[in-house]
Amino acid sequence: MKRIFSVTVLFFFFTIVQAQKQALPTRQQLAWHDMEYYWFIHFGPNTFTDKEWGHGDEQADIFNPTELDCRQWARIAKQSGAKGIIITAKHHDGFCLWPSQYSTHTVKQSQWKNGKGDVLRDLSKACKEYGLKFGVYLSPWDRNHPQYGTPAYNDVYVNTMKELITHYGPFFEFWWDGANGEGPNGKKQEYDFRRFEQTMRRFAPNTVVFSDIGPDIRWVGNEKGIAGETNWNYLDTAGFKRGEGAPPTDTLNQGNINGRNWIPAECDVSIRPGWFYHAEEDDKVKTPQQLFDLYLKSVGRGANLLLNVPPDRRGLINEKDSAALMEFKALREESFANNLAFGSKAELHTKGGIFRRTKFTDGDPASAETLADYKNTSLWVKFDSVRKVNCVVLQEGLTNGQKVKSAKLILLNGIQEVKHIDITTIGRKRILVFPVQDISSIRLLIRDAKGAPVIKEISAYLLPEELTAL
Ligand code: FUL
Repeated sequence: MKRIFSVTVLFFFFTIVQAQKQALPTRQQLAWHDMEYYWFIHFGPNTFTDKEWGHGDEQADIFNPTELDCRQWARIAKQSGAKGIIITAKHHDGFCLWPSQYSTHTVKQSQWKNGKGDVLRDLSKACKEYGLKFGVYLSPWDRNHPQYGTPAYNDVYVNTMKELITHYGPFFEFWWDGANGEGPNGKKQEYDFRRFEQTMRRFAPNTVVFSDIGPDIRWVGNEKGIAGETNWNYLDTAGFKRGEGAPPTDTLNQGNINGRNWIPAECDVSIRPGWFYHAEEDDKVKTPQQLFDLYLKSVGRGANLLLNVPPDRRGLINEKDSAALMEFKALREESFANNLAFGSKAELHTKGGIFRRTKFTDGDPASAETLADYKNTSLWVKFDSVRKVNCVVLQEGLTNGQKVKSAKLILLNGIQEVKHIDITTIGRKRILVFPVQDISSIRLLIRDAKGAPVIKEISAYLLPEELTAL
């Protein structure tokens, strides 16, 4: 009996300790969450050879942009509302866009600017000038480096990381691609990711590191830019590897409800079919409406959108892409300019009574409502007249973890329910789009949660109808 008692006590103790160990975002991850949308830039020899995966035996001279202007990239990125740029400093072909001392296949060996050019220097300066954050993609897979496929290559990779951090940092994000193929000697590399991670933590502790399984940011499991409707920022990584040994794509897409690590999803997708520029894809640039739809399916599901915009052979963002991007920005502005919930009457309905509140309708991300007794609480937003609404945005505070497991949004006209939407996670931002409804109030019920949910904001909009049809 005594034994059963102590086993039970131990079990409860263990459960409490486990529950308390819920992963939390770091300061750097919270700042990353708030970036929402930023650019990817794929640029290098592939731009000039029309390939997606260079073989690494391309002549360095092939890299010769005629009008390269990183300020033009940064200007357009900024005008499109992006918060930063991550560039392929080195793709799988091994070509370095800066004069690395650890490679003989770099801009220095090319005829571009007589070997004196440096794309990373130009872009890091341009990002500073335009107030953008800067990040790099450094492909571990290298089809050019003679030491690839031997233990010595891990030293090369570590040294290259340090070189980048020292000369072009600080970076907001560092990208480790999961691809791992053969190098020039026909061998694959055993990447020493433990060492790579130690290097990042030691030399760039404020940089978030991306790969299939983090450590800080995870791949969303597809290259279409689409996060799961259920999207947890938690992920279990034990037993998994980057690349082929990664968790199933569904897991990457949705996270793990009880995952032990905070590793939110990033949605990488290209504005064109390919990652690199190809002239024959000039008429396949995604439309502003398609980009808006991607925004809903990435940022609107609590992930970040990493949109690839590849410069052309001139070294400029092509006119077709910039036109689509400007219109994409205009659509977002037009859609979210008029928050109908802002300043509306807001109430908390609890067992103890009805209380007037402003925290979740004040448009201030710093103020939030913590729902300790969420099962007996509902949040109401009441308009002063009947309004047309086809979009509701919910935002959860994440500092103490992601809590909401399931919720119900009820749209009412007077006391009449006109529609309800059942959802699972909310996360940083959940954008719900539906056919236009005439409503006078919105009610949010949290049905199940991992702890007291923190609701930052409920907002309501009338989006242009063409955007809700996709
Ligand atoms: C993949 C790479 O193989 C593609 O070329 C591209 O860089 C994409 C973002 O990641 O793994």
